[in-house]
Amino acid sequence: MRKLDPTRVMKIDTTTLESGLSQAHDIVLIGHFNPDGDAVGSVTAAWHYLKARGKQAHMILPSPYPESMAFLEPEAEEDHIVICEREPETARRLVAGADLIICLDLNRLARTEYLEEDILASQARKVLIDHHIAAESERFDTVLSTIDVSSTCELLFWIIMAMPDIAGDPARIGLRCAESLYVGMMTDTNNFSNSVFPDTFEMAARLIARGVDKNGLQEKVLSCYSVSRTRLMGHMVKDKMKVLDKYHAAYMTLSNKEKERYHFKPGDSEGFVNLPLAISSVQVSALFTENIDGQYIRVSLRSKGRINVNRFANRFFNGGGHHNAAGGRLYIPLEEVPAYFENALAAWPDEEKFS
Ligand SMILES: [Mn+2]
Repeated sequence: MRKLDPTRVMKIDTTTLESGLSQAHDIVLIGHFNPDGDAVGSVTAAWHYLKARGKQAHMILPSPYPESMAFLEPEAEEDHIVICEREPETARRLVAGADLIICLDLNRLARTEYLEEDILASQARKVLIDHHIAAESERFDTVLSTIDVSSTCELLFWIIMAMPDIAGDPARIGLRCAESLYVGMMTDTNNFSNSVFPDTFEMAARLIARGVDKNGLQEKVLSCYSVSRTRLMGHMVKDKMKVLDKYHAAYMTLSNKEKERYHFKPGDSEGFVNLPLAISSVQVSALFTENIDGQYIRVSLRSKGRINVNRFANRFFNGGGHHNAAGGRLYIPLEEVPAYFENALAAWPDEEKFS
């Protein structure tokens, strides 16, 4: 069993990050495409932390984030999160003008979608803070990455705790920063149900002691959906879920037509992929979502226990992620997805499945 290490805070070496931060004048914080709670949480938490240190920083997300996260965004218009799909020129200008770029909650620059080339071309120091497997370390100057945390927000929490100005005292972390950190951890763990480590509870305990309103954040972020989203969820489970007994698997597909019918908004399908895992015989669950422009199919994969969907996503779905939660893309029509998925399940080698 992994022991809780009370000195862990001191173990994260933040020397290079600290010297990078103190020298930087124009910092850009970037999260991943289709941002989830951990991406929005880590980007806004880092921003609030830097702001409190008197640093100039800007936030960029490649595509819009779920509406339920809007309260994490700073109020002032000049501090708003630049969404690349809405303001591509602004995003490019910010990247080009930065002397420090911090990427959060992504392991590959391609996850920034439209900004990969701009980031590569930039002369800025590049920092990665992430918790996914196989980070592209060679593309960054400083890499703070581990899979032994629940979320990027948890890693960022321990990094911030180790910074000289916070010195292990959560009371010194601003409330808005603390809230962002909590939201990212809460959403990535599906409210403490997966990827939870002893230190995750330690983080939660310290943030709650700091004054974070746990119940209030839960209500804002997890009980925030529309009637039509709840009806869509019912439709998916009742009419769309296919259970493949032979493979202990289940999957659902979501088309653009269905999205339209149910007034779909970004974030509405959050959690759908977990629903079939409530069935005792289902060990692997997949959700295939037609992308809004019809260019590709978004793939979400979840598994129980030893089954490794990270490798599965690598091999068959142009993606990756974590052991029990991964994602990818398919470049085929939605109608062809069921056959492709069944073939992939049949061809999935046991040594990878249980690796
Ligand atoms: Mn994450």
